[in-house]
Order: sequence, then structure tokens, then C-alpha cells
Amino acid sequence: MSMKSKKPILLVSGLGLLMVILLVVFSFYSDSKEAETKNYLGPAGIPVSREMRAELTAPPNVPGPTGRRKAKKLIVDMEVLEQEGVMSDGVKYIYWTFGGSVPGSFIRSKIGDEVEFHLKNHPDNKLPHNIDLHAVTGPGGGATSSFVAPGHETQFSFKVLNPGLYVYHCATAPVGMHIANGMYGLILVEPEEGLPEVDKEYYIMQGDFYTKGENGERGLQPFDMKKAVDEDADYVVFNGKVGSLTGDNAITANVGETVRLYVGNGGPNLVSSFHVIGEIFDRVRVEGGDFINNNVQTTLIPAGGAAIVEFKVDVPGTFILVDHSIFRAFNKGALGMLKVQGDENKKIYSGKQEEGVYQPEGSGIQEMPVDNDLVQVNKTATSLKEKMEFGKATYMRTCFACHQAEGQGIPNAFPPLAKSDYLNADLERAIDIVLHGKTGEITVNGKKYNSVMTKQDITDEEVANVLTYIYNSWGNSKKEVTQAMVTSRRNVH
Ligand code: HEC
Ligand SMILES: [Cu+2]
Repeated sequence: MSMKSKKPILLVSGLGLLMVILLVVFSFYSDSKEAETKNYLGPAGIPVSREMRAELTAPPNVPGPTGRRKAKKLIVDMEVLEQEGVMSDGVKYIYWTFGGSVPGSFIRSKIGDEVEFHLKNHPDNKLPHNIDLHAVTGPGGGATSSFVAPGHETQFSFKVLNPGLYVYHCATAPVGMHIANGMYGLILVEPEEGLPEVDKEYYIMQGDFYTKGENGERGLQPFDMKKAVDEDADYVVFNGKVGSLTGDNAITANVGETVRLYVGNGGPNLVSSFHVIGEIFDRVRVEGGDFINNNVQTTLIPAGGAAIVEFKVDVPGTFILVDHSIFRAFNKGALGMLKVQGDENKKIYSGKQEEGVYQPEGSGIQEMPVDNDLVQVNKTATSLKEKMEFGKATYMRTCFACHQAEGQGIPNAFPPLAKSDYLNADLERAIDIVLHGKTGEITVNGKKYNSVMTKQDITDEEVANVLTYIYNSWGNSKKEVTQAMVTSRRNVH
């Protein structure tokens, strides 16, 4: 009986004791947790030792690696310049730039760096600008602190907290227009241990441009707001212009080397399907972050985003960089070249082993569709010099993809126009080929070609100029072709 009455008392006091113990333990635990979060500052707590000026580079170059250096106060001195540049042969454009290039100067930093950013707006500029760096943790990515009028300078600081490859851009209204005129670039934040060493590093950034005239229309072309809003780009290019990475401007590597490309997309509108023809990316740091994907053919780079792609080059040759939204590459400019030199490796790539002709029944000369709105009435050339200039522009727009920049052609596929015996032997035949296309076997400089050249939809004046350009280039017979000569051949076939 007495036992029974004591039991509930014991139970209650036992439970009470347990509660007290739990409370004490919990308060200790929460105290230490609080202390932990107070002490844990993460990258924000990385101390900076000394200061240094950031090395800034224009594309396609990047500053040297940060290696094992400690976090520093990093001084970035950037000047905004509004300046005229060349979009394509004969086409000029007023670019707005960070540091005088499109994309703007490449900034290379290390996690924990305290960046002291000086933004200067050149007194000759017409507009205010600012900068929003995606690597900044803070309102507007710096934009709210960096608004600066022409002839003024502004300064703000930020600590880089997250490793990765980040876009920066102007964010002054109308934002789209400032970006469309070239105001974007990349800032790399290296992790503490730096990025793994590679042999070659390059800086490439895609952008879309909107001009009053259609693609290729000569002269100084103003920005077209309506086309920009409609996302109807006239030019989609790497590094601010057509041909920034082709011919003599191509990036280079040697067989056996590892190549790292820092690829950004400034937009303003289009997403890039970045691809290198004939290469596979061994590693892609997807969206410029920590996630690494291996063995990638094409990587998607959003507007206002970036990716780091890495690959080893195993065989020599010219590797074409494209936005695989392919009309942009062959018709709007999003085409670059990586030239690799070194010994062939027939185990990896054999080259052509057999050659034959495949002509399905009924195939003949095809015609490219014409959009009459796109046929431009351009200024007429008045001198041989102007004919050459206009002819070259047409060549780079129309013939280049097949016959190549120096008229050298592509073995077994497209005949050369440089020192072409076939071309030099018969002027009227050459005019006919451009006007009407060509199919069937021909022999050029001792080599047989049996393929199809489509009829080229260009005006008689353009045919005259482009042929004059070809005849007066690359060791050809210096004939001058007039519009009248072309018009008289127009209706022969
Ligand atoms: C789509 C590819 C392509 C384009 C673009 C192209 N050509 Fe051709 N061209 C060819 C091919 C293929 C042949 C050979 C046709 C054959 O085998 O019958 C050829 C042949 C020629 C020839 C005669 C052969 C020689 O080497 O002298 C001339 C001249 C020529 N092209 C000029 C031009 C001009 C000028 C343009 C630009 C206005 C142009 N081509 C655009 C593919 C092209
Ligand atoms: Cu701006």
C-alpha cells in the first residue's frame, strides 16, 4: 500500500530531474552553437595580406594564374571607353567598353581577396555607366555604388566569397542597350589552391548585336532598339566582332597540350550552345561553378553566365569554335578558330581514306532562298580600291565559308581560288559560276573536284566586286570585272 503511494512521487521527481538535465545540456549546446556561428566567418574571415594591382588583359588573353598566393587587397583600375570599332569588313559600330575591348578586361582574383574597384568614365564619353559584377555579394553586385558620370571616377570594395567564373556588365538604364553595345566581361575567382595547371588559357565571350542595317550592310551602323527588343540579332559574335578569332587572330596550341577556355556569354539576349568542331571537352566546369562534367560535346552558356572548358589537343589541324545554333556561326559571325600544330596521329584520326562521288538521282544545282528585303542597295564603288574593299566584304560574307580566307580552298572539297589556273583561264566562265552555280567534274591546279557550288544570290555589282577582289588577290591575273560584264552574262544560261 505504502509502496504504491510512493511510486507516483518518485516518477514525478525523476521526470523533473530529467527535464532539468535536458535543459542544462540544451542550453550548453545552444551556447556553443552560437559561439560557433559567431566565430565561423567562412571566406569572409580570410585575412588579406598586403595589396597588389590586378593585371587586366584584353581578350583572348587572360592574366597569369594566382597559384598559391594568399588573399590580398586587389586594386582593379578600369576605364570605360566609348569608341568606334569594326564589327565586320566595311561595317563600323560605336562600342561601349570596359577597358577598351569587347568583352572588357579579364579580372583574375583569389577567394578572400578584398577587391578595391576603381571605375573611371572617360571625359570624352557621352553617358554615365556603372558595373554589376556577379562575383559580388551585395546590392546590385556593385551597381548601386559605382554609377559614374563622364569625367568622374568612383570607388567601392568587396570581398570575393565564392570561387568560380563570373560575368560582369554595365547595369545603367537602359541596361539592355549598355550590354548590347559591348559592356560585359569576366572575373575569375580562383579557389585557395588555384586551378590545376594547363598549357594554354584563353578568354572568349559571345555577344549578340543589333544594327539598323542588315548583316553586312556597310558603313557606321547605329544600335537598333526594336531589333534588340525583338531579339532579332544581325550579328552573333565571339569577342565583339566577326573574325576576332579567325585567320591570323586564331588562338593556338601544340599537339599534346591542354587548353582551358574561359567562355562567357554577355548576351544581351541569346543563349550560347558552345561547341568546338572536332574536339570533345574533357572537363567542363558547368556554369562556371564547382560542378565538373566530363566528356561534353556542347555546353550551354546562358546570357549572363559562363563556363570553363578544358581539353587536350591530340591531333593537328584547325578546330572551329561555334555557337551550334549553326546559322549564327556561318551567317552571323559566331565562329572562331583554334589552330593546333604538331605531328599527325593516324591512330586517332586517319584523314581521308577513300573518296567517291555521291550524287542522288535528280540532284542538280540548288538555289539558296532569297529574301528580297535583305537585298541591300549599297553605295557604288568608284575606284579599284573601293571595288576591292567592297568585294572583300562580300567574299568574307559569302564565299569564305567554302573557299577559305586566303582563297586556299579545302582539299578534296572546295577548289582553291588562289593562283587558280581554272579561274584565270576564263573570266566569263568564272562569272557564270558565281551567277548560276556549278556542278560536275572540274580540274583546278591539277586536282579534280566533283561537287556542287550553289548559285550565289548576290547582285551583279557584288559579283563584279567580289571577282575583281579575287582576281587581284593571292597571285591571280589581276583582271577587273565590271557590272556591265556581269549583267551581260546574267541571261546567257
Ligand atoms: C557552299 C560552298 C561554296 C560557296 C559558298 C562558294 N563556292 Fe565557289 N565553288 C564551290 C565548289 C564545290 C566548287 C567546285 C564545283 C564543281 O566541282 O563543279 C566551286 C567552284 C568555284 C569556282 C571555279 C573553280 C576555281 O577554283 O577557280 C569559282 C571561280 C568559284 N567557285 C567562285 C566562288 C565565289 C566568287 C563565291 C562567293 C561569291 C563562291 N565561289 C562561293 C563551293 C562554294
Ligand atoms: Cu554602361
